[in-house]
Amino acid sequence: MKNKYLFVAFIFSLLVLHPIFGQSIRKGFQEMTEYEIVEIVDAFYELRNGADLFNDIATFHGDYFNFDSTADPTRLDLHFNLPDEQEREIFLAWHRVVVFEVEQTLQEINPELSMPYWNSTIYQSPTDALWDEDFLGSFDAAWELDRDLGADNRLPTPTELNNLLAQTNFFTFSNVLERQNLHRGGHVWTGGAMPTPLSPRDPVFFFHHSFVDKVWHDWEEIHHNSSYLTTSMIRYDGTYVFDGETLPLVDPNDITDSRVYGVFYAEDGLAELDNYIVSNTYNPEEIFYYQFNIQAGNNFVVPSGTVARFESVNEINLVPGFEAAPGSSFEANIDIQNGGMLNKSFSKGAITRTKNPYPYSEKINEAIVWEEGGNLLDDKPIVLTAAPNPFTEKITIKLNKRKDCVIEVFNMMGMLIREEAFQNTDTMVIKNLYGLSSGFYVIRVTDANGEILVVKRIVKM
Ligand SMILES: [Cu+2]
Repeated sequence: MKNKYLFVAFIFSLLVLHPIFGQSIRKGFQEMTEYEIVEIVDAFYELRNGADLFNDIATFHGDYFNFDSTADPTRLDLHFNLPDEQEREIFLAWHRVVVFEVEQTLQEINPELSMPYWNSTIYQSPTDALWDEDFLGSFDAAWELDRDLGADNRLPTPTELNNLLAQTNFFTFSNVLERQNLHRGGHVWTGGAMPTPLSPRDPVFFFHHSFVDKVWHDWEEIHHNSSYLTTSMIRYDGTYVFDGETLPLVDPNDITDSRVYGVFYAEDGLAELDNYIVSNTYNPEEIFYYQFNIQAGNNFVVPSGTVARFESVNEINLVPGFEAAPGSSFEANIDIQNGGMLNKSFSKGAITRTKNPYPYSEKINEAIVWEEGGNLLDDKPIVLTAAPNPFTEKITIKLNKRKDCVIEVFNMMGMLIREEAFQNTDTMVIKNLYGLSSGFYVIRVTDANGEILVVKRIVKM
């Protein structure tokens, strides 16, 4: 059993040539909490201090924007090499790395942050929260970006996105994405710096390219077909120095799956973590954080000697194919204390700055901690539904198989307020909940062996 994990870890180490890993769940900007918005805005301002990563990237991006290689065949660039110069093509891969480079720096400032994405097929209004003064709006004046939101209105439609995802040839997909609205739209619609070679001066560049990267990720999940002719990229060729550190050499063919960077994309309240072998040995600050539903399985493996932490405010589900090997450290936390941060409508005007940089570190948690000696059995039942949520009088919990179970209901203070045992059943109903005051509760379902099946936050209406 143990050899199996060593074997997959070994294979994985052959595939990944450089030791940079994150643990990151990227979400749409509209899913960011008020706290995350304040933190990312602050972090962006901080990046302009000192070595100024923003201007370094913008200058590089401008210096190597796009050249005619017939005039100077030695001069490399980042854009528009398709369809004619396939051997020079690096557009998607280079922008994947640059987004990751900035995300890593954000996480050094606040490990809970990840790079959000701007889904420009949906969010197409200058009055979207993204552009509020408390979000990315203030940069327009502060950094003299001179945006002109919506003046050139060529944002992509959902149909264009679907047509793009249906492309079967990688270079055709990349070329159409780059030249048409899915990429060009976000640049020209924003205006100011964004339609220029210095576009990375605008923070929305990274939200936009996080979305472009998500589209590539989604395409690769369907077609498994991304492949480059070149094996090196400017800036990431092992010679470029920023702020005293040499950036790693990256072969674009090594990063065609965004999991190489520990990056997953959440959508509509669900982050699916799959087909991933954790390689972190120990970094207590690295975390897969997503406030809605994290679902891990389908060959998500935590090998011996590695550490994985999940944290959610609402729900974490381990589904078939999740494996944590003996000797690994796996932890999943439901942070109920910070549940109040959820779903606050983002209001214009001053936000009170949170002084504590780690709001999730002080927890009244119901934690699932899986440590050495534990075992997640393959026959562990899976919780299918806990409904309705919000509830009024009763909650029904359905499993995928019949089992002996105990259900506990905790209040926000972590106090046990209800406990019921069920024998050999796949449907459990907890009744007579009229008396509870409205607000948040946590239910925990445990099987006969004491294994926790699910911890879920529920709301009493
Ligand atoms: Cu670019």
